[in-house]
Amino acid sequence: MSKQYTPPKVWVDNTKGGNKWASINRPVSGATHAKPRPTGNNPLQLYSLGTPNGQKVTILLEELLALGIKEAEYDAYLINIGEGDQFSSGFVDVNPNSKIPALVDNSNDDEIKVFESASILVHLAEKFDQFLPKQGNERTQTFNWLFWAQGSAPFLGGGFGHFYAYADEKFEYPINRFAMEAKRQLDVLDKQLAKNTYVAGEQYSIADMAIFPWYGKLVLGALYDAAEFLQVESYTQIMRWAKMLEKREAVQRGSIINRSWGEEWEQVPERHSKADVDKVLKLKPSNS
Ligand SMILES: N[C@@H](CCC(=O)N[C@@H](CS)C(=O)NCC(=O)O)C(=O)O
Repeated sequence: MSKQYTPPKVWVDNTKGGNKWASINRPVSGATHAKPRPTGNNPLQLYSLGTPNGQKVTILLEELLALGIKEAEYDAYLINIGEGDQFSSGFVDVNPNSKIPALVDNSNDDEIKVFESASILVHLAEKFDQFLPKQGNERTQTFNWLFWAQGSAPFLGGGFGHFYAYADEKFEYPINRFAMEAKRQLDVLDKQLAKNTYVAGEQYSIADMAIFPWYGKLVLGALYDAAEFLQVESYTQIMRWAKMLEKREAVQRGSIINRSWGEEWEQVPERHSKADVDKVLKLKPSNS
């Protein structure tokens, strides 16, 4: 690295003026402004953004709806993290950690607030008894890989993705450190997928839905534009699995909800009914 830094005795926040991502960081938690959260008529209320952590949940909701489960109908509101919506009082009331996604389950008399994407996946999978085996080894394997994703992806996103794609200045030390870890993780996943059709066994589960938006999109070249840098074609089993999952209609639908960037056919900033997604997908060119 070109610039040396000697940490002072006590850390002081001199990060102001950083890039657009750094400018949303704060060393304290809690709401910065009063703004109630919107609520629609569906049983489930989602507050999210179409990043990998948000896509996990919208993919599961679309898979549940594809099975004909009407109780999984949801309103999805856009939380623009670049503008600080995650620090509004209404959002912080659901997730004190100020990170998307967050869910309010209004199906029963008691409102249930759910945050952390994996907790939302488990809540919905158990509620509708889908995509999470009830007992036995496959349930444990599903949890193993779901928690693997939660523990590993921050090294890929906050580590590799931040320093390789988002940081204004590129430094060799952190890019080396996190490229090493990203490739190690890809190798772990590739070896697991050599044993099974899906990540946790022969059944499609919430573990696949948690892992696909990160590692699946990475090998498909849809994350950080890093396919060549990380030589992703060498992970042949992840590629097989990612290509299989990207063909699923629910995966395609879940991948564009709460998105306000990209092509016209990739943007459904808010979702209140099936039609909101249908009308956008109609714009998709047949070769995309
Ligand atoms: N462990 C959390 C991570 C969620 C997360 O990192 N969300 C990011 C977007 S992908 C976010 O909301 N960032 C806003 C911020 O850091 O202020 C989960 O899985 O739900």
